[in-house]
Amino acid sequence: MLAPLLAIGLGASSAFAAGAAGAEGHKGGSFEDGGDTLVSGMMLMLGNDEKVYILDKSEGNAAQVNGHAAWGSVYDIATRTATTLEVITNPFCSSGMHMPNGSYITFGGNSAVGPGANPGDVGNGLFDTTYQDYAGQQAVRILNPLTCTGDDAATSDDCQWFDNSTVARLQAMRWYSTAEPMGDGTVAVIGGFSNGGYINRNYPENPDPVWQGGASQPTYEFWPSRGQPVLMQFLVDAGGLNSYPHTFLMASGKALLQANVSTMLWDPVSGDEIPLPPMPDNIVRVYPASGAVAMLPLTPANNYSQTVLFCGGSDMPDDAWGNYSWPFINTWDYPASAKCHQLEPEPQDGSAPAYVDDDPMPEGRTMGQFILLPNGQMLVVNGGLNGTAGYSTQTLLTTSYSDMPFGMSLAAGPVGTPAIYTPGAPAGQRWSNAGFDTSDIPRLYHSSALLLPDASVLIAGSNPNVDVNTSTFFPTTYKAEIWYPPYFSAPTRPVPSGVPKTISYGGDSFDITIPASSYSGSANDAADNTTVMLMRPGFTTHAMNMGQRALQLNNTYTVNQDGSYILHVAQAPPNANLFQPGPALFFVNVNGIPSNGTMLIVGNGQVGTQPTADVAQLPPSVRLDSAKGTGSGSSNSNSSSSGNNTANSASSSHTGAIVGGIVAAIALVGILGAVFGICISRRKRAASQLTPGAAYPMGAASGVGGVGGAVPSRGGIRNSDSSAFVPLQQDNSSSAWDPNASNVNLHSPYRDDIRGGNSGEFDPYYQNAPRMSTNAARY
Ligand SMILES: [Cu+2]
Repeated sequence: MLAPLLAIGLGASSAFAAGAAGAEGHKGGSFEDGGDTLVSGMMLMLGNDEKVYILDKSEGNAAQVNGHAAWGSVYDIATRTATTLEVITNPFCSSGMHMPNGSYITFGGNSAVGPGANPGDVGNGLFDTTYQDYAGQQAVRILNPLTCTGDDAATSDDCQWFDNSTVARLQAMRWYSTAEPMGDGTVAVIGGFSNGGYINRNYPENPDPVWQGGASQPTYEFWPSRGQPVLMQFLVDAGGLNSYPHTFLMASGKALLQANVSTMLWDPVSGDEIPLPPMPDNIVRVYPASGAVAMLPLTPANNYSQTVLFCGGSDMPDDAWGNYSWPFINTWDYPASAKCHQLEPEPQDGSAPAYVDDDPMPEGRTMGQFILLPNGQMLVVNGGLNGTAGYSTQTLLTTSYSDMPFGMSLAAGPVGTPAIYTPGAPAGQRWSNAGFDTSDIPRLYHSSALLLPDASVLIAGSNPNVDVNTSTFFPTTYKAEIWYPPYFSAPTRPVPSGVPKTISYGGDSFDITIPASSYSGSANDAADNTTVMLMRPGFTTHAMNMGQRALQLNNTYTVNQDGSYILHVAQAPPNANLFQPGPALFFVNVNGIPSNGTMLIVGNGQVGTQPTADVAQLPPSVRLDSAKGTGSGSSNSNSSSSGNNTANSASSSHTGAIVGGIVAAIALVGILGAVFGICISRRKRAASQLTPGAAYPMGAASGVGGVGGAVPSRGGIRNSDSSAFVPLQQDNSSSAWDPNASNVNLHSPYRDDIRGGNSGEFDPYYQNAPRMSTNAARY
């Protein structure tokens, strides 16, 4: 009844159409209730095999922590329940990235806010006594979640966000910055606003196109620091459509940057900016057009070439984007693009980089989000048919909030049906949504999605509102969903054994075993159709998954008499730019059906040049015609090519030495350390029950006037002001954390007891703290 999905090019054929319940009782293509995230899922990251960490902006969530509204939680994948976590600063629209040791950091954010997103009532946005959030524009929030499993993951002192700006902070204020890891694990933190709004420009009058009167932050810096922030002209030239730029580190060590309709290669060492061709058809893919953008899986079959796929977004004309205040058209009437374009920024054949048209999505989407799946396919979820990201109480054309048809939302027409893209499928056949269920929960601005270790996808959030509003057209959303890709209809999933705890860059191969129970039919066919994938789900927010990447490890095999087979698996290629050091999920796919993923560490767990070794030659594959699998169901193995799984005679004849230093307690000894000496004592607090946000019916998008909602008051600072964002101050950057500096370390005492009225010696926000006062710059 349903056409099988094609998966050519990865040697992985997914022969199971959506619609049937598989081995674990989940129906391929279906949504299940993912429970309540307690805070709206604006940002997600996978901390370990069990837990997803969730961040929201500071807002009036009913869920409480330490006596105030919570904006952080930890979500247990197995039970689909969340527990609130303390987060000190306002992480509203920050960026985030893993570190080589498995830590995650979120960078920057917004000022402290109170109800209605009005500036925090202490120090004009430094702190708010109602929400009890602190300013977060320079925050560096660090979590080391690798070992935070089990019931105490929410309460263990070692599993709390380290959020102390006296010890660790950005040099510049950044809101809507992008984080991109370098091959040595250093993170580039790029661009953003220092004082927010709809887009990052004054318009039409613009006397200061570089700094926008202090509201723009067109610079980059590194974490750990490599020096002062540096101006990036590309961001200036992108004319306001430059926040959350799309970034992808390339094999050369340069990074692709894409903003507005401009594209370049950036050299993070020299700072050189090398222009690449502009985006075709004038389509904007960055926020707030928010196209779905991801790098295609890197495979031996394509020699690990790096191609980035851009889909959807908006081709609104330049003036329609307006300025900090609001768009100059009624965006919800403007259709999002369905088009897709590929770009290989560093063509391996030496040709000039050029955008290439690709198959369009089944429908237009703004805020669509790509999730790389372990079988090599790419899922797009969330988003809307019309409009853009962002929210506002008006546009230039609709000047009264009571006339806004969708409340504050600047998008409409939520798309509830996922779609899957198959790299390498014949042109015209790359997209499918056949048999996929449609969610009835709108997932628009501030929604998110993340690959889970069982190869399903967590979908959360949506909140195009300045503060919590559960009664408006597109409400603040706490309900999560789990979406099950078609491979969940398979009657058997592979269960590999011998998965390593670390992967190195080059060096000796390793063996893992696929038991006969993991498949049915011919062992030779199964082994031919087996792939090994490293998956990095990334840090997700604003329809982006920063750091998301998929890399297939080369392998050969030996089939055994009993139907089991041994996979001889190569380490990652000896170039850390292809798959930067840090945590990843390890999957094995048999006939396009993934195993569960296991989290491991790629690289040596430390910031610094990663050890590399020659690629060891894999043993030749050994076949055995009589061997059969014992898994349930028919084999369903398609006649797809066997891909790259035969012995690679071209591989190096050297047998690389085991890379030194990759073994010892990798996850625990990284530069950021496993323990931050958090001294505060925190008590587990029962997560209070929320009134679930009303799930607005999909597709019922008729105009509704006069929708109730929190309408913030305004504080004007620029010649174009924004609705929900407050004044910030530029300040000096003299003491941002430097790992080589002797006067700071991450084991310093950490206190947030200002709320208890005790000593605030180490609290940057305490009224007598040495480095701040409430009426001057904080740092
Ligand atoms: Cu945002």
